[in-house]
Amino acid sequence: MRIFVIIAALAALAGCGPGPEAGSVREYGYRVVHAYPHDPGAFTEGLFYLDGFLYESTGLEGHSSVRKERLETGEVVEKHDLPPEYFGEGIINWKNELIQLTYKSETGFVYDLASFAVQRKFEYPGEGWALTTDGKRILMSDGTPQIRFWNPDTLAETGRLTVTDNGQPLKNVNELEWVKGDIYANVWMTDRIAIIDPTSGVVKSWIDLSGLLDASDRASGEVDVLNGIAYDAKTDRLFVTGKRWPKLFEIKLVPKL
Ligand SMILES: [Ca+2]
Repeated sequence: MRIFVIIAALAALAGCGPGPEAGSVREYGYRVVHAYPHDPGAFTEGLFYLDGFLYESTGLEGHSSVRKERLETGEVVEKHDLPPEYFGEGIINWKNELIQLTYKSETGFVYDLASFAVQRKFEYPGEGWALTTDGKRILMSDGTPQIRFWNPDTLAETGRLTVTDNGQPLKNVNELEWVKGDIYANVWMTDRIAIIDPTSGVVKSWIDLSGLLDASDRASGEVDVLNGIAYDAKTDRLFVTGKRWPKLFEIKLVPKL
């Protein structure tokens, strides 16, 4: 018995025992690493980072677009406007293409990633909210507690995951980002991001981003809710912004005591 205890203690010290898991922190706050300019006219609906640039989708009928932007300046280096009847939503890259959802049109667009030339349209049932990828599948949110998995080459649905928090389905799962093996999802109309186990759908932790945009920034225009998460895996940088926010933030998570 005593030997077992000692072995267990040594195993824990070595980091291979049943010690604290990554999801054991229930709530995180944040620390701002850097604030970058963000177009206050951009009604952000989708965001990802790739090779030094941010890619952003904007919504609202007549104002929807997909953009490629310099992180440091917010300068738009490529832009495609959607036909005015479409409300742009989530985006993600796959190989040399960029895929974009629309809100209620049950229609998506596939663009050439470099030129933003439209390659084709595709259809899906229900609303379109957000996209991300784990490198093998595309993950898609539709405003319900469910996240759909798509074959990235055919865009055919291959399965679904129900997101739960404390055993209850979590509604309004919105902008998505795949971060170090977890799904990050901001919840519409809140300042919170859920960290979701991609196998069980269980919310492991929350990130509380309240106060991120200060009062002077909020007074600067028609600022709307938090929406937009991008992750640069190569340098472990996490970016967040919101609809018509004048700033985009690089943040680090800080466990709440
Ligand atoms: Ca994203």
